[in-house]
Amino acid sequence: TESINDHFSEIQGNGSKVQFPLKQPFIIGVAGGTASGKTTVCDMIIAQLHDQRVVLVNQDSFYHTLSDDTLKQVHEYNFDHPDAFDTELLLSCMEKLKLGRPVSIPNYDFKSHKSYMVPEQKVNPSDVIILEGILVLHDPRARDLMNMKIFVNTGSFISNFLDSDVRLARRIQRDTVERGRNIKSVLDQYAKFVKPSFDEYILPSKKYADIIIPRGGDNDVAIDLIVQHIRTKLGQHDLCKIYPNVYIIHSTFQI
Ligand code: UZR
Ligand code: MG
Repeated sequence: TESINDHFSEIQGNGSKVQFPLKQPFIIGVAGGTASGKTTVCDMIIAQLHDQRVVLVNQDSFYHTLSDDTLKQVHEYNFDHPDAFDTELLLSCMEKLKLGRPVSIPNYDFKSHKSYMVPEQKVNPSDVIILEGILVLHDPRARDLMNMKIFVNTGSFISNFLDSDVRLARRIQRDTVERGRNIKSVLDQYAKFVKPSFDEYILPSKKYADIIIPRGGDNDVAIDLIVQHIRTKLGQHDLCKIYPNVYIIHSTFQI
């Protein structure tokens, strides 16, 4: 039988019952340069937390739709700038998830550079929420929502040069295969926007990280330690301590 401390329920207009977790989810931010291994790190964390409810929210889903005029000069558009993302929408989604509410996340199409709300991409409340993306540590309000902030390095700590050439090689491979680009456009975009924005916005956000993972997705020990920490914190989560809004929720929902 389910303990009352694990969930509370809300009866929807159509009579269906939706369950929300009472524990506040543990929110992790995973940042790093393009093709640094962020997604691999997240997949490894998720694989180890198979007995918990974990969701992955990608900052890429929150890219602004490009207008037709901007589309005509798409090569002049900086997708690596903080303003390329709808950060207000991202924050409101994360705040709802933090309160244990389900949200709908936009679908972004890298080929047409457009964002769609259909088909609905619904994210249910979970124990662990991972927010992944190049600039998730840039906005202070996003950082404030996080219980753990991770920055993924591709190479070692020794050289940023080594880091960026590995990432560029991977980026060419991925964008030509998965994102429908040709090599020349990937290289032009890299020199013009990706590299300068990495230096100006992404790399400086590393200072906010609690943990910097060297050798990205190739570092099992780092992933083990992170997962251990998350498990400890989830165990400590208790209603009164970590859910200050519980009284407000009492008045709105049935427990
Ligand atoms: P990751 N990006 C595109 O190439 N096209 C788009 O429509 C939107 C984004 C790229 C973006 C960034 N930059 O470097 C990368 N460019 O997606 C981030 N140019 O994705 O973290 O998976 O590398
Ligand atoms: Mg990725």
